[in-house]
Amino acid sequence: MTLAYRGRGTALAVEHKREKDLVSEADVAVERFLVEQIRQRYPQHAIFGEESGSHDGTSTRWLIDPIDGTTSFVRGQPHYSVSIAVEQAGKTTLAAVYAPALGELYLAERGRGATLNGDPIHVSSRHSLSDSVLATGFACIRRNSAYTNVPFLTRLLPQILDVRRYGSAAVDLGYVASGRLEGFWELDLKPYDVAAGFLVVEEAGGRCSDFAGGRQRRYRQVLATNGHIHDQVVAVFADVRRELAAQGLHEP
Ligand code: 2AM
Ligand code: CA
Repeated sequence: MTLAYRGRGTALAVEHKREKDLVSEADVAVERFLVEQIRQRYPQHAIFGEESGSHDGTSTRWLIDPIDGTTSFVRGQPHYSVSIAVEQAGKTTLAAVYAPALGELYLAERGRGATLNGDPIHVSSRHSLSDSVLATGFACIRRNSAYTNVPFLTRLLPQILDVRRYGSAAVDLGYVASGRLEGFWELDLKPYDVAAGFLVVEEAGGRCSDFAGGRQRRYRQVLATNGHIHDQVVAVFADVRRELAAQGLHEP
């Protein structure tokens, strides 16, 4: 479905939801399709979608991002995905991240591991920051934003091998889970961007936290790694967080 829309390229109708926040016809159509399918099979479940908000239901909740990486999608770039998580009693139990243009489907079930196109996946075994490649993103940056990712990038970049910016948090998390990246970090994401990817990473042996290594703010401050480099990144970020706090900036 997303590939069919992608074939229409620049003919797609694209709107700006908020500053820098794109939504195409395809986002709306894919979400409508997913909500209908879930509603038919599980009429009692709650659904929280990026484009349509909350649909009421019981203690089982679906978090859906019809197209994560809309900017890449509307520019004909392959790093976008459909991200679906199922949450029971507040915990993600099932996750799917499908990247059609990459031909990749990541799946995870709590306690039962993660797979890529059916094959089990595991995070990378690299332990040193100097060997590590991490992805990031800049969804946090608006014209007036004061607390941004830039100082974190500036401080981390000299210590790692390189950085990537693919544009879909869900795909970035799939890359951490499959060992292609040692980590991913970003500020100010939403639960539907990362809920599925978090479970994929954790079931592949990795670790997901906020910038301080805890779980409290882990949607607004996303740090996911292979686990081996996690504390080293948290230590670098601690210096930056201290300096930003000293400037009177409040963390998200
Ligand atoms: P999206 O394409 O579904 O909006 C890229 O940096 C990542 O940030 C993508 O996962 C993208 O998801 C997300 N993103 C972009 N703008 C955002 C916003 N305003 N709020 C939260 N997440 C955003
Ligand atoms: Ca998203």
